[in-house]
Amino acid sequence: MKPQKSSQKDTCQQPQQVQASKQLYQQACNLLPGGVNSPVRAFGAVGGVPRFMKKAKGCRVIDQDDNEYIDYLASWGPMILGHCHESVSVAVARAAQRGLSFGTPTKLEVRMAELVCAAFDSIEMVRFVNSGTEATTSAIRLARGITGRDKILKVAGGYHGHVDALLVQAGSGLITFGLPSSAGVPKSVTADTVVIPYNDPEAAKAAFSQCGEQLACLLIEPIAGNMGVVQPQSGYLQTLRQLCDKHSVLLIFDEVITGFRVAMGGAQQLYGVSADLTCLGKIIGGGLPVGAYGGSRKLMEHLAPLGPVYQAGTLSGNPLATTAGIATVEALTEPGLYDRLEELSASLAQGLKSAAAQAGVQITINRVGSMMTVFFNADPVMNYQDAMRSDTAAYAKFFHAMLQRGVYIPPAQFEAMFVSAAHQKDDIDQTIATAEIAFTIDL
Ligand code: KE4
Repeated sequence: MKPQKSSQKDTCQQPQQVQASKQLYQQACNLLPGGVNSPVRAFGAVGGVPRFMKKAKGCRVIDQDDNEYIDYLASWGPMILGHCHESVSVAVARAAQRGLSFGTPTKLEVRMAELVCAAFDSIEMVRFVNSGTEATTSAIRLARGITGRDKILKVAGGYHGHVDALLVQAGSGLITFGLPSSAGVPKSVTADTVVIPYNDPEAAKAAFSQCGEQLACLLIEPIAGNMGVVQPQSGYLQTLRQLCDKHSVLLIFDEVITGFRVAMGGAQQLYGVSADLTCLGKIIGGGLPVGAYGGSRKLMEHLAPLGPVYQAGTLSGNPLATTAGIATVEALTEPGLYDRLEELSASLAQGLKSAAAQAGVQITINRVGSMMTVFFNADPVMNYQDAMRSDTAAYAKFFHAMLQRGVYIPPAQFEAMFVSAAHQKDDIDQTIATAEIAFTIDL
């Protein structure tokens, strides 16, 4: 059905000037596969010219053609405070004057570890790495080393970084054995990966009764972010916890997105379910490369140099990255910050819903705190299969209609958009007014 006209005045009378981005993209494509250092940045899901950003401040980013955008990408999650937050920028600049990397322990790592352990009741010890991928890779190895078991259980639509064992296709059936979804991953590596649908307690029970005693771990995003945002159904996480306890399987929560995002203590604090191991990233680096995994002392002491599970990293715990993480997490303790994020995010979601309804466009918005996804889907989205029924072409049109009018949402339907503490009511109102037009644009 053709979207209905909007009462908002459309100030975008001609396409944005993107000459500089276009030129840079051509140069980049000669030097970098796809012109990017991470595939999703290439706009493959939405088409068009990827915008090359040159600077950012608060909730706004500016591209090489000086187009300004209200930013809801937040660098895929890390920038919860917004860009160039004063205390983070000053701390990193000062740290840089003291040296970039020593390859030795520093007090910064001790401070960062204190902050992580204080935020997560389930974490008594933590190991810092350089990305979310490193965190999940290491957590799986640790789980296998501790249990002596090889199989791992994941959910369809869960993304945990480019980990060989986790780059598996999700079958449409109740339980499928992982087939590689990337070239270069041997079948032998994914043969031990078992995949079940998200939010399906019966499928989980079936998997555990079928191979529970062979499972080292269940690795899951407690709130899915990589099929778009999908909340756990009531009782689902508790069921997984009980199944893991019954079969002595380690429950690993991948809180790379949700950690410090939906609450200081992530989804575990929100839903009251503790993981055995927790993977973190994004926000704990404040925009610099940091990942982490943690758990009880008993589990973590299996790690080298104390125990037999090896994991290492030249720049792990890097002074600048930990400085950015410390400043970010300390800033998140500001009283009322999460309440403000909730208020702004709820207002944005409500406004987007109304804008779509006004235009006669059917969407579903899934939101937990300041992470949300606008699905171009008339029905509820409760798992990967539901999400896959969304109209990705309609999302792409909406994306470009918003981009052209100065609002940057994720360039792919199956991602999360983020509100930061730097967004103000005016930015939310401007975004909603833009969406009232964008929903009517049939590009
Ligand atoms: P990194 O290795 O990209 O730091 O983290 C991997 C990862 C692990 N776990 C979860 C839940 C994640 O969402 C991610 C990475 N997220 C994607 C966006 N969905 C990063 C963007 C990108 O790949 O460029």
